Amino acid sequence: MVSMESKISQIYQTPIGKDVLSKLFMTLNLNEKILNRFPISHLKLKHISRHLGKGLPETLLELVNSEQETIKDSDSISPKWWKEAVFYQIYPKSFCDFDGDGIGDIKGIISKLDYLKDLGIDCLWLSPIYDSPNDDNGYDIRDYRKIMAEMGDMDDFKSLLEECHARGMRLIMDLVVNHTSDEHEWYQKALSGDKKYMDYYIFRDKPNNWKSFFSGSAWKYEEELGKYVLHSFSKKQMDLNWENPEVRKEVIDIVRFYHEMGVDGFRLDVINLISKKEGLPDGNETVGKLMQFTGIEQYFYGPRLHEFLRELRAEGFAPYNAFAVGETPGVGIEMGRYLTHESRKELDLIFNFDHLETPGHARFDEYHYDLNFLKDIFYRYNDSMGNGDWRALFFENHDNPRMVSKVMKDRKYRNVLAKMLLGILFTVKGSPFIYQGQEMASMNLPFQDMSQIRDIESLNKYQELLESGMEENKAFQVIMAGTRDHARGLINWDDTEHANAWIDDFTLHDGYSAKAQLETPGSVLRFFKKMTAFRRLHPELIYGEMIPLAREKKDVMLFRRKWQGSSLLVEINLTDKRQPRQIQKRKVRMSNYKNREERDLKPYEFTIYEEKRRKLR
Ligand code: TEU
Repeated sequence: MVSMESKISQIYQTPIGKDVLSKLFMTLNLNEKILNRFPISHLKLKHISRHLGKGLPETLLELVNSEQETIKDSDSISPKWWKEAVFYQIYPKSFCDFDGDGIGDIKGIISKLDYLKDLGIDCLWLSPIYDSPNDDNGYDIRDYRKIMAEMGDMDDFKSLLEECHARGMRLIMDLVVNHTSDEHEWYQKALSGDKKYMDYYIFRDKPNNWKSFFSGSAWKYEEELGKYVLHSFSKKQMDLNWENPEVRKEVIDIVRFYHEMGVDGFRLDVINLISKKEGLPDGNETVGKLMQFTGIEQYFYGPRLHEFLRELRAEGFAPYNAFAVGETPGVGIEMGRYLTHESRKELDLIFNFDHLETPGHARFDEYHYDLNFLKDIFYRYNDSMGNGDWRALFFENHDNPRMVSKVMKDRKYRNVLAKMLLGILFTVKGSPFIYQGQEMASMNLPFQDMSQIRDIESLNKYQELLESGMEENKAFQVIMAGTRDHARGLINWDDTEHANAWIDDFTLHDGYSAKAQLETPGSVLRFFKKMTAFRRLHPELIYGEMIPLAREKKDVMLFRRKWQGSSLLVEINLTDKRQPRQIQKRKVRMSNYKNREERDLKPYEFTIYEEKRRKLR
């Protein structure tokens, strides 16, 4: 246990203390190495508490002391299908519109299963397809057991599932149970004053200072009841009360319903937010300013989170041997181990967001992403992984701008950079999660003005910026830097115009349609297919140890992957400038450049060399 008498270095040595202080220092763009150096390391928490703002030291101590267990690692790595799989996330609304109504649908996905199989995809993850008013594009669920009419019906979904399995692919769904739509029958009954259902949600007589992830207060006043109700996201997404065992049973019934159908598991939306601190205390204003969401420290890793996850797994997932990956914004590397180490029997994987923005930057900041930071974070993550740990590797999803656009300064490097980024996901230790379009080097979209923006988070943020006095052009530039709509553009299959689509189309005739990429030698898509096939043939890239080499050398990333007598070397140029080649006279197995230079790595070069090949007996 730590206390106000504890030194900073003692707090930093605890798993949660390391995560919280690391997150704080990354946000402030400070070098966290000073936490282990005199004089900071010897300062006691009580010496600095008055500089941290009211309540922060106590919150820090509570969080750090909440994890008293130490994780006992496993003796060896247990083989699992989800450790070997290449995952592919589909945002159905933008993926493929089969019936021509301008909205992607399930029949459209079915029509692309052979394409996905040919890419080397093992498991699909569908963003929500349940009945929804689409205030947040399906992340506001109105009926968990009904398919959104615009996307099809339950028979269509069962066909999709069957067709996936027939091709040897798996399918996981997206489960949003931190909140429901305000149009869900549970909430409608609550609004009518039904006490049972009022206790499904979080009603209070007066609001605290928590902020919504989608701008403004996280509380909405409901006239009918004369009460405030919590909504961590949009005003139409009402937080469920997980303290209520009835709610937890409803969620277990929902996952069992789909697991009985043969669904292979779920991605669990903001699942780390479900346990709110008792009494819903105000958030620390300092943390609120730093993390942009006042109150987040009161619920991002709450007191009963592990208990709720163990119950959900034991009753909803384990009986079906189903897979669970949690989306956990704000959770650090060590916290992630407590949620996913196989001894914990909670989640199989989490999405950790630490690498998505470089220190001192947030998603809506305009800046060029320095891949040296990615190397640092990926190596730190690898250092922390024991035999019983695993990790999800990703750069993109439906909530983030395209990685190629975050990194690239000059468009001439689009192809080699896209291939290099894919190469990292396929050679670093962990399971790669690819987001639709990444296989075609998709980039951010050239929206011209706010009339083309659909995302509720962006629309709310734009209004908030205007109300803060920012002029329209500047506010639009801020939205353009981080809008989630960059990832929600329509997939360009063959340059066919999309009639009356829900979002404007920008990518036609640019040579990056799936058809063009399939037909073009040396295309990103063809490289993608080669890499998934190569990874499948090389277990050292799956279960093999990952050993960083020349770790301190800036602008390059070099590591070994070795397994049962075979080993590969991966060398990456993290910049758009030439860098001295470290590896000489080794057989090249894969590269994003056909013609390489003897002495130097070309800009964004990614090359795999053979080091040792086990002699097959
Ligand atoms: O995202 C939650 C989340 O972490 C991101 O939305 C991000 O925090 C947010 O954009 C604020 O920065 C999940 C889903 O992925 C997202 O699409 C939903 O909008 C959200 O939850 C609410 O369900």
